[in-house]
Amino acid sequence: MPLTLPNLPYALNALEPHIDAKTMEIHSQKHHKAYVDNANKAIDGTPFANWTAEELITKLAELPEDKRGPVRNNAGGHVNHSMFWTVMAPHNAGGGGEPTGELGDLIKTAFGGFVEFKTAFAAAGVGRFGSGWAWLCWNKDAKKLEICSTANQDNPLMGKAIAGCAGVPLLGCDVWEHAYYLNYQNRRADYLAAWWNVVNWGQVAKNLAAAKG
Ligand code: MN3
Repeated sequence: MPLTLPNLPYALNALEPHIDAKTMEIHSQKHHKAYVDNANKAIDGTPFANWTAEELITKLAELPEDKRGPVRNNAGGHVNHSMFWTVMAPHNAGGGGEPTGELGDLIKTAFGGFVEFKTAFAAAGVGRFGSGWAWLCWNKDAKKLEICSTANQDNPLMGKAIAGCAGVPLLGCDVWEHAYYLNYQNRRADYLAAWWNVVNWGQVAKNLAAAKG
């Protein structure tokens, strides 16, 4: 089955004023759609046409060499954006605030506190040169939370050799200019500061539970 563009779980203007409707429209309906279309183009008629997007990006090494680049970029873009929409929510649907329960405790253990976590995560996003993502991941071996960043549409699921970091992503923030330029222009740090107002910690906690299995 071809990969499909998911519907946003809220209206295009639901994340305003932190993320404007026009940015959400172009980002979800044009940018994300292009990743889906181009990933489908790359896998159409191949033996891996039925793989899920997650399988495609975790098993890049099993693909023929000429498919690896297009799948890395486009299935990567599809996985990253599919998560991005779900880890955000308007305030009346759980956006913003602070993580509680086990997730809150693990953040305290790994980073010293929520404020320290936000500082480190924003530094990963601001420090990513060019385009890419900042991530909060679950390290299965060390059994702890970690922050990292990847270039372009790489995802920690691709593994350290490809993405530069590994782990199960629980929360991802898109720091490509297309994610913020209309509203924030060159002010990536301001976008990252505002982004906490829309983070859906309930979904991140669900992602943690799934990652821990
Ligand atoms: Mn994007």
